[in-house]
Amino acid sequence: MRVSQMLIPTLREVPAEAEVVSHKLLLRAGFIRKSAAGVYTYLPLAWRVLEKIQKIVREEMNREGGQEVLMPIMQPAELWRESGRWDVYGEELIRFKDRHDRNFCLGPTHEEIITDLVRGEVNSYKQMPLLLYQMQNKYRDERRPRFGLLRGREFIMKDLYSFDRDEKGLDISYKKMYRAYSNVFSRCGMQFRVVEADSGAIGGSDTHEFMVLADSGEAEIVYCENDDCSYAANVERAISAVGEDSSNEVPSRLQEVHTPDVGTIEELTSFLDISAEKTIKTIIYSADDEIIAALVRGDREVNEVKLYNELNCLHMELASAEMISRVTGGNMGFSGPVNLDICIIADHEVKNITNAVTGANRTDYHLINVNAGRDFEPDKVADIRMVQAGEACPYCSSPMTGARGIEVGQVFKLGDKYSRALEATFLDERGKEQYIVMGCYGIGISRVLSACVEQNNDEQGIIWPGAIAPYHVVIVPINVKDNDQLNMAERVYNTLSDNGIETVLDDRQERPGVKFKDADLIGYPLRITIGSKALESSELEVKKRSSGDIVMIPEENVCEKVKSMLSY
Ligand code: 9G3
Repeated sequence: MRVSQMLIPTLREVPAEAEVVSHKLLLRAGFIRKSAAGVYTYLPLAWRVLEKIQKIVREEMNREGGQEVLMPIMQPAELWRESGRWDVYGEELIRFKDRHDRNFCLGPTHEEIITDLVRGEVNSYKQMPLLLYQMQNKYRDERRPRFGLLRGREFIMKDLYSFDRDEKGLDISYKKMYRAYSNVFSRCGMQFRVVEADSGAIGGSDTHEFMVLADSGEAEIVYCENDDCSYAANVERAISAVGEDSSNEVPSRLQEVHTPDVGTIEELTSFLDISAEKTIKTIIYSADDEIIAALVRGDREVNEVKLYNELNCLHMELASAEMISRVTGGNMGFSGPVNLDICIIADHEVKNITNAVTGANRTDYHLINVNAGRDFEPDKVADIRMVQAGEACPYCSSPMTGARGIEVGQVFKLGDKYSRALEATFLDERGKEQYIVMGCYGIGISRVLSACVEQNNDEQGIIWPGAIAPYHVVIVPINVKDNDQLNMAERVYNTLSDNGIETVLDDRQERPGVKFKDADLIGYPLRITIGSKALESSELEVKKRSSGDIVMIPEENVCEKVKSMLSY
């Protein structure tokens, strides 16, 4: 292709709304343009990358026995009513009516659709395992779409659904997908980590997320530094070793102290000159129609995902200031577990604190020398704290590292959650009716494109890994008015193209510097420059974008040399 005929609208500046590097670069390098908030057009270079990512994904899904289908975006509400999810999701689910006034939604995911398909076609154990997948646009009306393709309202997802006769079969399907995902992200040239994750609203047991490590990632993970251990988890679910009670203090007499305006842990620790580890943070929540108190050590945060799972409630939110005063007798910041007659759920670490300090349930007063078991008895002791980097790995006690990640893939064991709701059953060998056992597995195709840019860029622009680069080589003739240079450029362009090397020829009437800047910004893996020197020596200057290395190669070796430099 000749650049003078291509739509690659590069920019020098980007709109301020672009906060993360991948969003800035994809706009500047002419890969995407916004059509609406969180809704994008993929321009030609982006579409070439997406097609390569999809090709890699297809190969790995097919290798594991996946069969590709294409499901509708337009989903009838009836199926979502059968699964019980029509009323669970709020504004995020884009709903509309057809001309006959029937309710539909734009598919944010396809469990209902695929289970409805399978319940009509699968009725014997002989038909399983069955792995069906698609590459399809998904619609989720994010309140705050941001970061370009990383959190859009319309995005491309590969979603595969596995159907097995029992849990053993599901384990096998799950392992197949786990392996396939590792291959996909490795082949896309990305550094990733697999982390244990929370199965959230869709329930089910096991679930793992594939995280591309990037500081702009919205997910927080912790992982064990001990390579033999390999524990890694999304902080929503991560656990850590519970330390023993280090102090060998004896429990002292409970006392109330006047702490005027001391309403935060920070103020409390400096006012009483104690460490946060000696305090008990008491947070009041309303869970459905009950008020509960969650206790964690003062230097920790409540992990609301873990708390929500422990409470097994539908709706949970922080109690209002008015509710706190009414229930505890003191203002927010002065709550504590002593003489508090609501359900108290305490993190494991709380019972290890001897002579703790906590709110007195009286404004401007705290209690010192509080000891669990003597001064209060939690109704439940559970793991409800947010794990922090540096804490000990729960398996090998090595310190854990914190990182931010972009979730590019997730694998879930669904069990019979949807097959039971939609009565998707089969007859086993004994003719007994059983529920099909399902798994679901997603890869954010358009998100992979952005995540790859987040991990592969520098000041000059994008650095595409060879496997998914929009083109492999850009040829830059220094002076397109010089016929000899242009002829040589065309000759090299044809040689490379005829050998399956995807090449563009930058034949624009632009200064070389502009062409060099664009080549670096767009991120072609290789740039071949042809100027007067090349004509004399018939040697080509080849620059490798990832390392910046420049080598001179004789024109007749250009194909194998380029192939070896691209090897991926
Ligand atoms: C909705 C809306 C948003 C959603 C969902 C449903 C996330 C929803 C979870 C999944 C689970 C897996 C198959 C591929 C892999 C992920 N956001 N999820 O179910 F109605 Cl508005 O999508 N689905």
